[in-house]
Amino acid sequence: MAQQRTLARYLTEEQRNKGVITGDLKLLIDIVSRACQAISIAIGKGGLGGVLGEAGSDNVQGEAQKKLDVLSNDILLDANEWGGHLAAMASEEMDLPHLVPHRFPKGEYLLTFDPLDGSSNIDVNVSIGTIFSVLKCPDGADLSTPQAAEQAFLQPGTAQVAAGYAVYGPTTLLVLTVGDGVVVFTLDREQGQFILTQENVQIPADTKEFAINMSNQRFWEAPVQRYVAEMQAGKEGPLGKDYNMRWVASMVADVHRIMTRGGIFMYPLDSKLKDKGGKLRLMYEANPMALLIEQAGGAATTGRQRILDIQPGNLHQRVPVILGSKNEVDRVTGYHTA
Ligand code: AHM
Ligand code: MG
Repeated sequence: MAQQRTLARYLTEEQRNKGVITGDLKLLIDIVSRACQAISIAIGKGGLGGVLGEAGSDNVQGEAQKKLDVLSNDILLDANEWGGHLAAMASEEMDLPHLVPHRFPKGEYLLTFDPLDGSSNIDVNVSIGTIFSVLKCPDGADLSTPQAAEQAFLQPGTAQVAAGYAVYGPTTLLVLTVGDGVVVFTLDREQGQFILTQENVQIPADTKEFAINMSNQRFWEAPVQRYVAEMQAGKEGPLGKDYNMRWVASMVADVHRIMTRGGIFMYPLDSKLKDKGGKLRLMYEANPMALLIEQAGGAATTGRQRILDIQPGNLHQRVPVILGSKNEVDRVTGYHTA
């Protein structure tokens, strides 16, 4: 029987044979994967573990937190504090960066995460996930206070050294890039290990499937109105093919479908979101997903700009997101810039 390639083995080979990652980055990803396993176990207990329902608090964005949002955030913080590989962490659920406590050594990396993406799906037993991104901490960065540390994180997505997501669905998967293509690991629950199940993920350039929250249609800008109308016109319309629609409302699940069979995902700018800049967060959602999508041959833009080129202005910045099969993303981006 062919030997199974565990996540640890994959990371070791990326370090030893290809020199793509450092020992500290290997440790970081391994620790994040263990935290995702712990989150997966908590999610799996559901009502039996008392983890469903509201936490009774709001996050920095004014969104009501679920118990699992808070629990997942705590799991990721606890798991990553002690290893000596991190300088600081930032999370969708926390106002300010979390500095590594003085009793632990500090490392050269910064970690950002959306601990539990798809919060509205927790209580209805639909796929949810964790999204993470890794940056290098700039030399001489001021980490004296959480407020000062924010500046170190404000790097464009092109600077990411790794990104990934876990999707907690019928199986728990870890989808990862260290800048050397996209790989997928499946959690073997008996072994407690992530096992490599797919390498060199490639998103088809063309698609007939789109994902967008149609209830926002009346608020969209003209380019998105045009594109969706053209898709809905089907074979007889200007695009000459019939499209299908899917919207899970968990970005991880929608992106994973696109990783698997192609498609286009849009959370565009609309008149309702204009003041906020968009719905999805650049540092915790858009950047890591954009890196993964590009590494798999797809494209990711705001409609007007490549997501990975955006210079962040603040940690919790929101952006419009259009990502997936390259030819379709290019088409709708062309409608914005025409
Ligand atoms: P969350 O991180 O608070 O869960 O919010 C992000 C989610 C995405 O996973 C998903 O694509 C989107 O919000 C769903 O939005 P909507 O509720 O408008 O369908
Ligand atoms: Mg999210």
